[in-house]
Amino acid sequence: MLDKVVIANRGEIALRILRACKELGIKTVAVHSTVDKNLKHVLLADESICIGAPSAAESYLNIPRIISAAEVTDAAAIHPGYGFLSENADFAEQVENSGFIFVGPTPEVIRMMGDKVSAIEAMKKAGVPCVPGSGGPLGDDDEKNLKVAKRIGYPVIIKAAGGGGGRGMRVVREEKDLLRSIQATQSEANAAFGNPIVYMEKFLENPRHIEIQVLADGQGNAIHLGERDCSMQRRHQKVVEEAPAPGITPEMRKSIGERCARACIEIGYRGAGTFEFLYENGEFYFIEMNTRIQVEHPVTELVTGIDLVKEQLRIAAGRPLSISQEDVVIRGHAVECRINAEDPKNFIPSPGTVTRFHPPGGLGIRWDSHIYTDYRVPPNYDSMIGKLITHGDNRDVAIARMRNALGELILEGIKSNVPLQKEIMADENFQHGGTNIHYLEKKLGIS
Ligand code: MV4
Repeated sequence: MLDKVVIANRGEIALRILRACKELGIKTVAVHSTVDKNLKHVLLADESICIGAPSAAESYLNIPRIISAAEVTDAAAIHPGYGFLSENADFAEQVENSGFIFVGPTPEVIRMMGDKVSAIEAMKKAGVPCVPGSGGPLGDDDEKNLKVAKRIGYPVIIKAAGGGGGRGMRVVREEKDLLRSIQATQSEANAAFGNPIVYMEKFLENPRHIEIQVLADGQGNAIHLGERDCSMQRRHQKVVEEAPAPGITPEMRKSIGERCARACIEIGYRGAGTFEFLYENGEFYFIEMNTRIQVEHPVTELVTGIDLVKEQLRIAAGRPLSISQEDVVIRGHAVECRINAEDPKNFIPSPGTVTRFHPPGGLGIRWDSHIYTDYRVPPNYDSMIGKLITHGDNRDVAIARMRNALGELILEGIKSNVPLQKEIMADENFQHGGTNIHYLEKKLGIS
């Protein structure tokens, strides 16, 4: 096993990685910004190093400082968590070139998936169903682009190859708007990502967002761990996630899951990964692949019993997958509510001191968070301060446990989205299951 790991992240995911390391007997190094010196995982780590000022650019995105921390502590590997440098191919490459193990896929695969055009091309080739589209970048031939859109059928969506996660997209509903929209998306993409390449897809009006979790060892073995439904979102920020996705049968799960696992082998994938799909009228359409551990990984852990972060570390240590596809059994249902330090009405971040805190508990309740009474939520990072995850024999039980747990959670001193989560858990349409990606924004009266 790995001897020592640098945890290149903060907050709840840094604590999650620390716990997995400790279970595996791996020593831990916390790297943190000046404002984060009292984070729970920093206090629990074997060693800690302050790497810079609060702004992420000077600390959690500071590649030379993070690699120096691995050097001075003689660590074997660096775990990037999610966000920050987790999907930065140059970082993964510099980690490897400095003689350390990057806990994740190879730089080449991260780069391929970071370019949405090459990701889709690879998945199409590997037999993963994709959205009908241009099948590559759009050129500067107007007539050809008009023909492509006509073939696909309006409405279409123009997306930036360097985008993803909802950045750099434009919906086009009529032919007369196509060419101007392509131009506008190109110049925005060039300004935002330094890459003007755009592509075209059929625009799906009311899809659900369903994603498949995979694990691959880079030695020819890959499995899928079923799906998550992440449709409950606002402005591309997920709010509630669940596993399994309502209405997905074991046969559908097997079919799409096996295609993802096979694609992993085809592209030489290593580590934990997620295939993002839009799901509409009973069909899956691949849109992007995430090459990191995701925020919502615990719902998959609760229904499969598999510790995804420990698996990431085992794979990074060069061990072949210890689980085969037949070992993966989906048991019951899990729901995750993200808990954010924000105003529940206008969503403005609400940093400050947590004056009183008490977590919920009981059967089927999991609380993943680094917060404690007197913890100060800094204004410099994402407002997510914890995740409440519940499990039960079925979806109704998981939701009932979530409603109890949200009621038990005591969190004072900062504003939070707990009232919003209580409303969602009490919502009839959520309780019925299968709401689409527009549901929450419509319920909130936006969109
Ligand atoms: C789409 C789409 C409809 N049709 N692609 C937004 C985030 C990025 N990952 C892809 N996104 C979308 N791509 C086609 N062809 C609608 C969205 C979309 C969306 C997707 C997932 C979750 C939330 C979303 C909210 C708005 C739009």
